[in-house]
Amino acid sequence: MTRESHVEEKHPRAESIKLREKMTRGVEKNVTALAGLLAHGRGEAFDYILGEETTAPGMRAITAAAATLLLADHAVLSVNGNVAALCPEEFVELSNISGAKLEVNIFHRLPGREEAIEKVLREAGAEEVLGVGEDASARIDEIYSDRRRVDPEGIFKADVVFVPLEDGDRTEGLMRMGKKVITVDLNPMSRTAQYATVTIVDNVVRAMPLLISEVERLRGEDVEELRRIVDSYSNREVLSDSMRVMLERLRELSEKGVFLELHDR
Ligand code: PTJ
Repeated sequence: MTRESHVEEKHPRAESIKLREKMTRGVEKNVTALAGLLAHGRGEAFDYILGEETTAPGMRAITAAAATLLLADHAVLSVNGNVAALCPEEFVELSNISGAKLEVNIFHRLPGREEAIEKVLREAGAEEVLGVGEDASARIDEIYSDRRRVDPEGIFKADVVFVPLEDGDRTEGLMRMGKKVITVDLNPMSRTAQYATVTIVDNVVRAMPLLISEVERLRGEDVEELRRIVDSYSNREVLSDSMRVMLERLRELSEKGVFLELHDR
């Protein structure tokens, strides 16, 4: 056990518990909304069904997401309280290697939260953070929550927006504005997952390092190859295949038993 964690490495659910600890620390620092804990718990449940690993359809979506980011004229990574608690360093790294800007955009705009998220990003190495306070001076009428307040230099003029762990209506609004939307969502049935251009059905903590590697790998490719990846990608197919992975896993577990699988590990 360390000062940061109440769990020993040998604990069978150590990784999952450590993520929970990051989330609760996020709440204490005013970074994460209380509703973010509910969202995290929902994600955990879907991750259990997925098998807590990146799947083949998840990987296809990650490749398409990397190509989409590299082809963008003006890409923005939208940061909320959950991802700021879970993986701020990875967001800064993805921003550095892809050229996408970082913007704080939160659903629950409570006093001090945007600044707290900005602080986390700057501590993780970010040099520029859009969308904080008066900088979020543009308004997107297609969005029916506080998320409509955006930075004119960021989400407002972006052609590609990365919105992981998102509530439903913004994706729809951004798509209606003609933007491409990339998301990470463990629930393939959520409105965001269904509406987005590219949906990575995976845990954001597993998907981010893979997305960074894919951007690094594809950075050297020519534009035609990136276009080929994007044009041959079907989000509908990836969503169906992700659900099929869940279905198959539940079928297998229902036949052989969950505990047998645990003992096999
Ligand atoms: O910080 P704020 O104020 O912007 O609020 C952020 C939350 C996440 C609370 C807000 O966007 C929200 O309410 O989201 P929803 O509608 O609960 O949707 C979040 C989605 O993310 C759900 O479909 C979850 O299953 C999924 N999810 C939760 N944790 C993870 C996840 N997906 C991938 N990785 C996770 N770790």
